[in-house]
Amino acid sequence: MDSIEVRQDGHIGIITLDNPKKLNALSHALVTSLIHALNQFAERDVRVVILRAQPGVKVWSAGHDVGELPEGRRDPLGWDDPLRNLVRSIESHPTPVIAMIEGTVWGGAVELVLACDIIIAVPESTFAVTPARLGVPYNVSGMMTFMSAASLRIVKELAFTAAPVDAVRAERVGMINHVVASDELEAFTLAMAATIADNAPMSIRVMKEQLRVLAGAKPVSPRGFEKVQGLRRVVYDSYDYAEGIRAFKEKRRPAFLGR
Ligand code: KGA
Repeated sequence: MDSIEVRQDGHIGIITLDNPKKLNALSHALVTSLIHALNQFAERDVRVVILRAQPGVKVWSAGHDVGELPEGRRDPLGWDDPLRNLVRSIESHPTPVIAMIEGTVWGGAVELVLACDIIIAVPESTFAVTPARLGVPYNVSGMMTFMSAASLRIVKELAFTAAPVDAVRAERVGMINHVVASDELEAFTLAMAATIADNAPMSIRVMKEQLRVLAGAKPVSPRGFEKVQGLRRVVYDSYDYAEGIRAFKEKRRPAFLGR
């Protein structure tokens, strides 16, 4: 399949990101393949999914494919954006999804990982939340994914600095489940997947759905939501947003003006 490898080992489904040339950036094509693979697993006797990259990669995923982001005057993370569709697919997938992480994780790929149910990473892996490096106004449900994964204070630090946090700290602050040495990563992850696969799939499915509903039960008034959307619009209509995207494509540091 395009940019990914898919295989099934008993009740365990394994999806491997496999587009090293583009550093596993979450392009429309890669996301479409991922969602297709998840849908196929949902129709088979798969009870747990592992989402991983090829062994030893330096970059687990470079995040949203910046070449596919609009250059301005359009919501870069609207309802139908590939990343949004992928996050919803993982959240509503009937089985647990375990993210197995080696390498660095960037921007929207951090959200993708945090949307997974369990995260296991090697100590050298890092996570950087980068919208502020690009000038992107992140979207409301995306911010919810971060808020469900870490305390408000940690989310603010990650979002405002856009600096990578390593797996050891990420585990300490509760963002990820386990830090495991790279030579044990695969065996550790497969063992946890096997434990999950031995348990009752219907029970797990309904608990996952309950936790999704409960974690998302944050009332926002129509006025509050429209206010945030209006503020986001000012950002993606701004000079700085266009500059951030342009600078990325021109491989230079952006010069933000604050307008
Ligand atoms: N989208 C599209 N192309 C990308 C990309 C991305 N996110 N990241 C890297 N590339 C391309 C890059 O332009 C280059 O293309 C190739 O992948 C290898 O990258 O071969 P080309 O045509 O020149 P590079 O930079 O040469 O590799 P490196 O020196 O090993 O550095 C790796 C990293 C990951 C450190 C570097 O590529 C990088 O900083 N990438 C951007 C990471 C990032 O900020 N991602 C966030 C994307 O935004 C996002 O998810 C959102 C929506 N957000 O944050 O709000």
